[in-house]
Amino acid sequence: MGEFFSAIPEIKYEGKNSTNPFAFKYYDKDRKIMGKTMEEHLPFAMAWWHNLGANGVDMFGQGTADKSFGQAPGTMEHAKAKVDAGFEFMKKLGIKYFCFHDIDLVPEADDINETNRRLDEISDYILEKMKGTDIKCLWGTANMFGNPRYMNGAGSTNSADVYCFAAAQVKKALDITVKLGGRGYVFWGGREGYEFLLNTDMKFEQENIANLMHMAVDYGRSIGFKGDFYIEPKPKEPMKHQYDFDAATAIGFLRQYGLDKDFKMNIEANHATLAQHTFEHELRVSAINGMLGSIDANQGDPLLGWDTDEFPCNVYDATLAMYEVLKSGGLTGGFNFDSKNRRPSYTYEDMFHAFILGMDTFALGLIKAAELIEDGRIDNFVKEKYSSFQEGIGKKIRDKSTTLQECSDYALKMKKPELPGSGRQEYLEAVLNNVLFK
Ligand code: XUL
Ligand code: CO
Repeated sequence: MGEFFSAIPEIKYEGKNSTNPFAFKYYDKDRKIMGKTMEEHLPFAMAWWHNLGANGVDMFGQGTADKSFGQAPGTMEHAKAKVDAGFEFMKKLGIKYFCFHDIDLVPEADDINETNRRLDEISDYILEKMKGTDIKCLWGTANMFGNPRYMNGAGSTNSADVYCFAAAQVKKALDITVKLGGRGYVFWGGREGYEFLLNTDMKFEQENIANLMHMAVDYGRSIGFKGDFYIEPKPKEPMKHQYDFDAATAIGFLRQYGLDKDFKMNIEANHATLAQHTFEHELRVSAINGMLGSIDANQGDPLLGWDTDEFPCNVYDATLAMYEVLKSGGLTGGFNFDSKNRRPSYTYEDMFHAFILGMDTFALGLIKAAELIEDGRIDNFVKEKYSSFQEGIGKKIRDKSTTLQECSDYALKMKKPELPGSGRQEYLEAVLNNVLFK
């Protein structure tokens, strides 16, 4: 198989003064930041579906990008050409991981036995491609939202037959993930939710989803899967209400059903904003619950209320996100670009521009987040803000060695507390700008 991207060179770091469009300006993989290389901090991944599949088709028009890679779509030749193109692409960018849904890899057949045979064939082909490279699988998943059988969800469906079909897809996707050495396995509950409450048994549906996840954990562990399972929260789209609304909701669900030891969060920036949260909020909620696993790196459009999956360019947001990641001790998963080119950016060159943009944005975010931590003004402020809990009655509260009576006696003796110290938000925002633009 010949080169697909022969017009594009290997992408190297050239520094911020370079104007070469095919060079990194900030992502210098060997540069050490807080004791680790940039490459160790940022395990970037390519999303098979967007990069090798999405051709710009939308509700109003056909695709604009040619992702046939010289073969007829819907054939195994095309599936293999995508593997070839994907590996060439990842090698040129120095991307070490990929993520996939089962039917991103092969066209789905009418009979699941044939789909599974195709998955065996393509995963053999991918394994062969992986040899002699350091490219690995970040995570796999099953597409349980596209086919009409999943109109009422997969785990949440009203049909036991469809439920079993979902189980069969999860089982096979786990087999392939393990075969390719995947670090994780994702459940994004695309249609695990409801449109109309009066025709929905919410408790029944949530119990069934949890059961499917338990069966997946049992099976995964039985075939030697040691990685994390992930829930990827998203509040809506395609369903009006999805059960994994946001990180707090998903974590509560995992705890309720005893799944919290095996699952972590895969946080997607655009899903956070759809839930009316910031990206960093979702990362913080996951981290403080010990459940920050992996990230789907993208960004939404503040003017649009749906999941636009744009390549991240917002350095301010990336800095705040990387601040959370660094504070949490780093990811066990990685940074999957669940992002796609805009429809008019339809050329092969644009695929590279998009990844260079995304990788440089997170590299800058990492550099600036580390500078914020090293600067210390924010940390010092937060430490000082809560300092009344370091001694006296405050310490007793933290140590859980006081009572409501004692706190009350303390208050009555005081007569009236002083106001808490200023939150200093504007000062801290200025510190952030100072560090960002120094
Ligand atoms: C959809 C989405 C998915 C998951 C994997 O919004 O993010 O692509 O990442 O199913
Ligand atoms: Co995603």
